[in-house]
Formats: sequence, C-alpha cells, structure tokens
Amino acid sequence: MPQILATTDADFETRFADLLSMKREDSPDVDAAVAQIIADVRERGDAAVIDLTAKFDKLDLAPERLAFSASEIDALCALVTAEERAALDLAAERIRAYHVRQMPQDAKWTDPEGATLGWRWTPVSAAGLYVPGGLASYPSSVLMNAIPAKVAGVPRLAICVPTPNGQANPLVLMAARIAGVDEVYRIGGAQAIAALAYGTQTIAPVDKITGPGNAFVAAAKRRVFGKVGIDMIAGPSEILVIADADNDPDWIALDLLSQAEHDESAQSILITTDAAFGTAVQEAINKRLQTLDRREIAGKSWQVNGAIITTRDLTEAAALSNRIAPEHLELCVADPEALAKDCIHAGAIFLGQWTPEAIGDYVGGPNHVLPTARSARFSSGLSVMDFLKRTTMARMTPAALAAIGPAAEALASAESLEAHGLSVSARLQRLNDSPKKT
Ligand code: HSO
Ligand code: ZN
Repeated sequence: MPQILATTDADFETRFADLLSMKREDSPDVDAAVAQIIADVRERGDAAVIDLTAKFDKLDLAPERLAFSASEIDALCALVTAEERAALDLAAERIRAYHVRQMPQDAKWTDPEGATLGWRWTPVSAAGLYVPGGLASYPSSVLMNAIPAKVAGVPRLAICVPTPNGQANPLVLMAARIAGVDEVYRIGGAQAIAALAYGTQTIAPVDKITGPGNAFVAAAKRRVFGKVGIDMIAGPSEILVIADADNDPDWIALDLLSQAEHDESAQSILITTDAAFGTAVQEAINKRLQTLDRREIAGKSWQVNGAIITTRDLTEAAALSNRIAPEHLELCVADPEALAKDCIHAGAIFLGQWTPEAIGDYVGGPNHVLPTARSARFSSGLSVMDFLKRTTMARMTPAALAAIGPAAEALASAESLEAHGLSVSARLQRLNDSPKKT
C-alpha cells in the first residue's frame, strides 16, 4: 500500500515531513572506482577506453571503431519502422519549435553617461550527450538533449551510448540523426564521460556534458564538473497529480503509473480534495498492476514511494505541492490555470485532464530533462540556455570615462589596488592634457 494521508489527520505534519525527506535512491558509492577510471582515461586515452569497454560492455573495439561509421548508422536506421520514424520526426519538430522560442536576446544600450553596455549570447563550441544503454536507452531523451544544443547553435555535438555485447538501439541512432548529431561513440560509463571531458586520441574534448546515466556516470559528471559544464544530476522520476473528483480514476491511475514504471525508486503522489476519489484511484491502480508489462517495477515504486493525500481544498493542495517541488505536476482540476498560479515550485506543469504527463515526455515540445529530488525549488529543466554562455560588453567614450572613472579610482584606492586606479587615471590625465578630445 502507498501512504494514505489527510491534512486533517493529527499526525499529518510528521508523516508528510517523513514523505518529503524519504531517501529513495540507494546509489552505491562508486566514487573511488570512478576517480581511477578518469585518471586512466586521462593517462592512456583510447587504450584505456578500449580496455574498459571490453571489461564492462564485453565489446572489443579498435580506435577506429570507437565511433559508429556512417554506413553502420545507415544500417541501424533502416531497422526503424516508418511509423516510429514519423513519430520521432513529429517529436523532433515540436521540440525544435518550442526551443527556438527559448533563444534569449542580445542586448545593447547607451546610458546617459555615454557608456555603451550590453551582453551577447554565444553557444559552447562542442557538447557531449550521454545516452544510457539497456533498459533506459530512450530515443526521446536523445531528442530532448540534442535538439536544444543544435537550436542554440552548438557546432559540434557528440553522443556516447554504450552497446553491451555490441547491441545498439536503432531508434537511438535514428533520433541522433534526426537531431543533427555529428559524432556517435559506442562507449559508456565513467570512461565515456572522461573521454568527453578530457579527450582521447580519437575523441576531441567537449565543453559541456548533458544526459542521464547510472551511478558511475553521475559520479563521473560530478568529478569532471569545472573542467567542463554539466547539466544536472538527474534522480528517479517523480509525478504529483492534483485532481478533483471530476476525473476518471483510471486516467489518473495511469498517469501515476506512467512515472512509477520508470524505476522502483520513482515516486508518484496523488493529492485530491475528495478521499473517495483517492480510494477509486487506488482501486484502478491495483487493477492496472495486474496486467501492466512493467508491473513489478511500477508496483514496487507505488507501494514503497507512492502516496495519496487528501486536502481540505485546492489552496492546501498547492501549498503541499510547493513543499514537494515535483519534477512533473499535473493539475486535473476545473480551473488548472488558476491553480498553476499558486504552484510555483515544479519542473513542468501539465494543465487539465487532457494533458497526460507522457505527452510531455515525448511530443508536447517542452523538455523532459527536469529537476528532481525537490531541486525544482531552485533550478529548471534543460533548455537552450544550457548550451549558451552570456558575455557582458562595455564600451566607454572619453566623456563616459571622465564621468564614472573617478569613482573607480576611489574604489581602487580603498582596495589598495594601485594599478587598477592608475589604469583609469592615466587615461583621465590624457583627457586633462588635451581637453578637446572630450
Ligand atoms: N519521464 C522521464 C523521461 C522519459 N519518459 C523518457 C519516457 N521516456 C523523465 O522524467
Ligand atoms: Zn517518462
């Protein structure tokens, strides 16, 4: 059974606090092993990557086989059905259109002192995208990571995807091709992150690494941060559904199960203003769990991490939602727009009962790489911004320097930084010597 709570319960605060602080992930401490792998790749380059790939993926590679060749990609893409291709195309188009609108504007203005100021956005020169192998090798995640990078104008985009025993997922390659990825390497784990960050003889280093991965990948991303940028360390999926009684319990049950089926550590929570509706959803979940393909995973996630919370009203629901700060928030209520105004901490919001969260995972347009583990309180999902940097710009005229320079001289003197002050006063001196120049 998931946890059943009501805000009218005497022990509600304690139990809700326990739910919030619950540790869901039991990730092994792999940091020491990862440190060694990174050191090995830095020292031996391709040879280390090849050895580690033989060890972990049971795959023997020569340096020239680290990357998929164009003809290998062609052959894999040919295995994708027309229907799957069309679905990927539609998803890619919608994700692209959404992210194009995210592009920030440069700015430039001249202030009353005559200083011209502003900023300019430019893409990183190269980005690396990690794609897990095996069960969580999602083509949709390739699109969600690669398309914002390409929209941002990143000239070089490399993917690393492990292919244990040589098994590659054709849809991952197809998604990479549709998104315009430039290089695809069949390597994974910490060795792939190290290769992307530091480069090897055949893999040029990148400036930013994004994409989900296992405990090794997460530890490696933490370690290479600073040498390169990273997006975030994504935890297991989460969904919070706020629903009134005017919903089909089976729809809500499926929405909750859609994230529960990702991972035993995923968390699905229902907040409802009607306890009887909550019971109906629980019954619908039990029924669905009898037949769902991933009933083992989804059932475990729902039982261990799931919760149904009854609130007195929607105001109370919004307040709890803000404390949970969920990755995904579905608002299945009569006026979702009004409720959304009060829900300020969430990675992505899905409004109304016709917007199942899965639409956002695939084809809605917004990104599905989102902050988990309550980090939506202070961070946002992946966007074009993750692949851009902002450079500030300033240009003084002699008059502008004359107007604001003396304050800089005063501050330089207060900080005992003589050359700072002199760099201004030398120029102001020149202006005094030839006043016409102002
Ligand atoms: N819901 C996941 C993303 C995903 N779903 C990929 C399906 N495929 C992120 O929280
Ligand atoms: Zn999902």
